[in-house]
Amino acid sequence: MSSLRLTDQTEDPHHLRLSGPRDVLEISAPLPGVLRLRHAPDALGRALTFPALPPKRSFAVLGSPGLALNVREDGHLLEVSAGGLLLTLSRRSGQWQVSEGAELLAKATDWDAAPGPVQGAYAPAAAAPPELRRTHLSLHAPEEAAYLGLGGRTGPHDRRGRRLTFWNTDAYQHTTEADPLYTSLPLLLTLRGGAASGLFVDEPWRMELDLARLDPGTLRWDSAGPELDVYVIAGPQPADVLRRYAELTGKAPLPPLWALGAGQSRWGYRSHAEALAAARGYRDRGLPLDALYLDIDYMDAYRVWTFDPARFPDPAATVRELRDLGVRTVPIVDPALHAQPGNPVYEEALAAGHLVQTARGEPLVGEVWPNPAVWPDLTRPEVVEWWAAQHRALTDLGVGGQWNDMNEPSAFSVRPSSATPGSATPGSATPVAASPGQGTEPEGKTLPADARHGERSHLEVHNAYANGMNEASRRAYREARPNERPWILSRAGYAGIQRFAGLWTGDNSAEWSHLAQSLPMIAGLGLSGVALAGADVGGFGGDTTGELLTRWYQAAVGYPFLRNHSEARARPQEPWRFGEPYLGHIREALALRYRLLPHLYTLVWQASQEGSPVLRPLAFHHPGDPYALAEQGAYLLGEGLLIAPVLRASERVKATYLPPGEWTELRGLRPLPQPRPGGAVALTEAPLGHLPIFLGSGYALPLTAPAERTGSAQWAELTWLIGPGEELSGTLYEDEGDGEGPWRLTRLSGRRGGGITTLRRVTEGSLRPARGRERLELCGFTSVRSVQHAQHYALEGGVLRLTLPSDWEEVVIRE
Ligand code: MIG
Repeated sequence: MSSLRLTDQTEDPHHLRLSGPRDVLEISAPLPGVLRLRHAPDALGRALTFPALPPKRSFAVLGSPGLALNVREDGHLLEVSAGGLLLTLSRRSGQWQVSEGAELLAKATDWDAAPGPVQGAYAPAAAAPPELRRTHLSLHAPEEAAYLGLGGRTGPHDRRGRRLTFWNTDAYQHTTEADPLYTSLPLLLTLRGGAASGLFVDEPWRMELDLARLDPGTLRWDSAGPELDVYVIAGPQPADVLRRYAELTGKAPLPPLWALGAGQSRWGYRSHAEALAAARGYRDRGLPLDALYLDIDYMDAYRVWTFDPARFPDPAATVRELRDLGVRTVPIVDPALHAQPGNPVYEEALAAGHLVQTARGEPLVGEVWPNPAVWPDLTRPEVVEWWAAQHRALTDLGVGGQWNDMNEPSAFSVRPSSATPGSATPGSATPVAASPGQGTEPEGKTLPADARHGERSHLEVHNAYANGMNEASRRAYREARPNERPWILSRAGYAGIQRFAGLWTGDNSAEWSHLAQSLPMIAGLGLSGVALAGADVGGFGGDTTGELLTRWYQAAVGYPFLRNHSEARARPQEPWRFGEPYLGHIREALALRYRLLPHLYTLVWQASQEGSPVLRPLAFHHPGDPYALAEQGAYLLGEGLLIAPVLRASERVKATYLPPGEWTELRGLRPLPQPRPGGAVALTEAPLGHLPIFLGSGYALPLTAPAERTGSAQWAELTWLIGPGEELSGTLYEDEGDGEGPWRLTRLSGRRGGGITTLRRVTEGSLRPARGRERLELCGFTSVRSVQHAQHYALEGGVLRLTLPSDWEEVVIRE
């Protein structure tokens, strides 16, 4: 970095531009608590606009006018303040730091172009030639900092000591150490001394991040792109970072309630009859089910937007008959098109110039499920619009939502005819193995890095491909059915994907290690703005067992998205396939899920408002607690509900860390009398049928009755289960469960002390109550003298049960 001078400072109070002989640094403050530094080390060599930077179209960030900057110069030191943050920059060395009061949020020690091979310890990993490290940024990594987020990665919550790659990859049969996987979500959440801050690098280009692995004091980002676009995000709580990130990149819209119900899928429901049989299998056994996901078998010769005429002769009837069983249909869609004359979608795309091209400017041809295959260029707005229009083929049938797969994008091979001599980048035109899972190149099975997307190379937009695909789907469902909420599920995604789709974690395996891994993976997605996420229950690849499936359903009780899915050659794994006692235990786990829906739906609504995760690592609410950070085997659903599933074969006792406070153990949602002290590990009996759950002090958990399917999210049955404590509080969001009708937000608050408990209830919104009464179950009562305003009360086993009219406002309990 050479020394920088200020340029045209007066022109625009929202942007500050500095330039050196070759580099440009632009500083702005898009939002309170967010500073942006966009640095191009070789702007002279690449932009005619030098010393301005060319305008940027971000796939992630929503435009905002930004805040005015206050600039102070002190010799070579520059101080820029805006929105509560202060940036200090040395114009001589280029080093900078961002702080908020006494809190240091980020400190850059070095950033520059890194042309040619990187020396020594930074020698490239396999398949990552040095050209992929064009631009870099080194940040100071204090010893005591923990690094979370960065998407759905393998490994523990804290990513310190890892080197991670951002390159969306179809990672079939991946191990629990594999990297990269399917998503690129470059939001880093730093925890230090109990405070949180964020660092978001808005680059869809292939990137690498070394998290204090090679140098324990340094975080190093390397990008294949010509600049680094960095947002420093203030906390102080993890929730604050995520709220600001959601303001920057968008919020996850509220899904329909049914999308939170149980889903069933199978690569291998090959006909109308098989699809119906799966749904009836649930109904016949009294198992809850809300959605059936149809895999590629429904298509005619793997052509998207078609149904096989022999096996699904009347797709509308399939959808209707499933709907009559209370089950929504969610078909899969792959982006690649069958490149055959006579395939209208292909012909249209070809004629309109919508396809991804080779470096030589011909349509790029390869193989996926359709063979030969071509790819619509879903990184360009006009192609996104065209793709949205194709969805009529499915929305007209009345399907519930859509499942977008293979959008890394995945390619089994690419035709050598599209090779460009000398290309030495990942996924280069050498054909890779022609079947899934055979690829040995770490980052293979995609398009060549030099393929063309309009003006851009594949290397630049690869990671963002899925965003366009999902944006198209969301738009199509909104337009086709304005009164319903879209439900789009995607495998790949880049930052901002949460505006369009939920994610599942891709092709896991029916192994205990993958069950355990699913928790930090879903938590990692949640800490990267993607609250709606789940892993294939039972495991996708390989044969599951009755015990593994049972434990998996228990662990998934709090997955934001819950779906059983497996691959074609795996042993069938619908809940009844292993008989008893497994079926009974799975039925109980699903009943628990449906009883928790008022709470889950409230958390999902909060995610849509504030960007908070639904399934949270313990550290989310206890950022200064090293034991909370280390706990990988349990999660929080909101601050006061802790789920601690058994994640190992034949284990019948669960050990879990409980954060500070008091925790009441629930057995089948019935409280045990003696709360456990937090700040310690608790041992719980956990026979096969049991999922350990703990309720935090004073936490009021809204529950409903079990059901076979979801209906509306205004609960006809409602019980608040309240943990013992001095401060009592709870939240419930209700609406019709779909559409944009009226809603109601209920807040419970109260105090217990000196033998008197007072509870108040306040509501907002115009939705009328759908119930005549409400119940309260207060833990930790041994004697009661009087209860004011209750219709009825009873004390049993330390739990005080009250029945109240649905419009209650206050209860007073005297002990
Ligand atoms: O090449 O559609 O992750 O869920 O069952 C495999 C078949 C393609 C990968 C998805 C998986 C799905 C499978 N797909």
